[in-house]
Amino acid sequence: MSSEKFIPYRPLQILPTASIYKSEMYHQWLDKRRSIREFSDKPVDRKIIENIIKAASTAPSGAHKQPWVFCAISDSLLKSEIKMAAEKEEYENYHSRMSKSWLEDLKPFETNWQKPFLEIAPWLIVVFSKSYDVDEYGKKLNNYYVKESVGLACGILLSAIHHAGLCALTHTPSPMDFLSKLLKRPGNERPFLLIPVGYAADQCMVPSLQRKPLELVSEWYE
Ligand code: IYR
Repeated sequence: MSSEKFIPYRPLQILPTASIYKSEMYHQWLDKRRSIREFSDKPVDRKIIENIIKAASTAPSGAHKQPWVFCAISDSLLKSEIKMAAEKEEYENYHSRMSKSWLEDLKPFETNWQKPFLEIAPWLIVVFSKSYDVDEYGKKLNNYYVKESVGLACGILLSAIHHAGLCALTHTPSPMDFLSKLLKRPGNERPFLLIPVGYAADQCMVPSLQRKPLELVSEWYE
């Protein structure tokens, strides 16, 4: 086996004109992604979920520590338990914990404490971040820029889901500790996002939203 510390990097060769076309196409394609709340119960092959997770796990991370774990759940009983626990927290959120302005901001989405998609979607991916790792002797190993790293991996995960023709919701029931318990995760892992994955229901509706134009999301220093 090679013990070289550095190896040559051979990037794909793309002509600048092709880059312009490809970047336009990529934006148009990504712009079609929407978070959905109405899923079909049509099954999704485990192999697709494996590939999506492998894609997400190519994300860059602080010191290449890859401080993430993707828990893929299709077990109906576990999905029901997750739904019940998430709805319990969200009931509290919607009835007492969320501010008036927050509830007002959520009105266009017509969300509430009920989360039927947690049982209907064929897969739930629960992403955990690892604040540290533990080696075989039980010694703690540091991770760095954990939130940034796991956020990047989740972005790639969503893109991979879209690329596979599937849909998702970045769901954040809060607090999420119940996920650590139900999935029996070790103490160095914190739940980061709960992402139902599947096909959109036939009659799926999404809010009519506009994305901010380039002028509002960029500043240029040329
Ligand atoms: N977690 C709650 C509330 C909620 C929060 C945000 I930020 C959203 O974009 C949508 C909903 C829920 O999932 O209902």
